Amino acid sequence: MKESEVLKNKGGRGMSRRNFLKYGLGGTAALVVGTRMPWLTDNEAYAAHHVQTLNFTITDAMKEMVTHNAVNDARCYFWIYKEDRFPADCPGPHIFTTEGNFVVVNITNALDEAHAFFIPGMVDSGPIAPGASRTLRFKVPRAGTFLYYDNLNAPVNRVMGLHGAFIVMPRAAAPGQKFTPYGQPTPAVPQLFNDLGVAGPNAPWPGLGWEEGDPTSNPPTLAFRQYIWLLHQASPVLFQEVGSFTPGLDFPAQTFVNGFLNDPFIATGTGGITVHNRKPQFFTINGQSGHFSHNNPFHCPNLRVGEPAVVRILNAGLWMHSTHIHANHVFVIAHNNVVQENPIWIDVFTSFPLSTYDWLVPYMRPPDVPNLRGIGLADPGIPTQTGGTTWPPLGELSLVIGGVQLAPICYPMHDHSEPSQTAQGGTYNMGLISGINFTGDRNTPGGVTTFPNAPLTHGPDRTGPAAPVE
Ligand SMILES: [Cu+2]
Repeated sequence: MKESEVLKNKGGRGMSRRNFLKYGLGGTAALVVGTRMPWLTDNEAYAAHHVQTLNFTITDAMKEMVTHNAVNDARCYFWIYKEDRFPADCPGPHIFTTEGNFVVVNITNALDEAHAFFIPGMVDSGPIAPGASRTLRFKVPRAGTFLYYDNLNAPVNRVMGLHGAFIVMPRAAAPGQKFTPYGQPTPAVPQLFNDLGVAGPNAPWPGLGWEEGDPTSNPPTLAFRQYIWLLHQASPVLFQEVGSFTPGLDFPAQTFVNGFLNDPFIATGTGGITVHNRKPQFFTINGQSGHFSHNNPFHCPNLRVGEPAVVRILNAGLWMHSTHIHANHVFVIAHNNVVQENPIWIDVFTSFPLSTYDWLVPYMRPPDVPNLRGIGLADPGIPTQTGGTTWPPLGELSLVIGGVQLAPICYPMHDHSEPSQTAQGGTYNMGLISGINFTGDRNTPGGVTTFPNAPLTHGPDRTGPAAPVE
């Protein structure tokens, strides 16, 4: 049975006019425009393509969501930016480029209402008519974390899935300074990055600088470690209504917002009721939920103590999230692309619709592990009664619970807006979640750089490359 027939049988009127695309749970796609960035293109997990031009079709797709299986139909209809080189997905591919580059975007609108391609302060296609194409050429003005999206009939087109992350790296570090993610940072941010990877008896963050890799590590450590958490929420009922709406007419934006945020409660699962209301049922990071985002090495850093990383968090949806990270506090180094004068040191930060913020995760020793000299400092840990030490936590690492060995050490990042931790209104831990994993400690004197994962071998060195995308 074709997708369109499935939907018609479920009551979706008029949807057969659309071109349905089916796909499963894949890896996240990334494109690199312009200047070659080997730290990204050499990373198998990114499956990155190095291109000069982006070729998008604005189209639609049915996506199998986290709880979809043979007996539970959990698919959602999306509008998407489909790039030529990648399978259909929501969000569109991550795009990486460098400050000052020229980017060329070819866009064809294959849907039957006007759509657009928009990056605030950078490019605005204006309405592209159904069936029409447009070529955009623009110079990337500055480094930062941006959302590309369709700004028409706001917020409908963006929330329906027409969005993705547009990441701009700086051309160079300031003279005499280490690299930061910014071309013109405030003084405090290079000071912070200068302190990463500095050895010394009381150095807070010995190990590697952000711009430093270590090809001799096993597995090797890449330079410029950075991750994207693009947050979104999906409502299969409402999105299907939008897809079934009169061709050529915009779905009323206020009706969309009211349905998404305020639709009346329906007691699903009682008395045989299986319908859902128009509120979001799925909460995603880079289009994935639950273990697919928590344990995907592209979304969730797998790094050692002493290997700091940047995490860029964007909110494409309409829901407020409160991202809480465990193991390390983090520095908020930019908020809505304003590089911070005095980066705050927090473990939870609020993500508003359309907001962006960048975290520096120092990847220091988790401070809930006691050690001799204080938070994060590299030392052998405190002696334990059984003759070991509190760090490295070898006792814990060799512990097996329910067939799962506690190595690497995994800490979650979850959302304190708790409904987002579920799928379909009740399936816990299938929601918006990622984390940071500690796979070793490069600052243990004479100790363990990479935590042992024998006899059970499920560590990141066994993860392997991302699934092929072509
Ligand atoms: Cu929490």
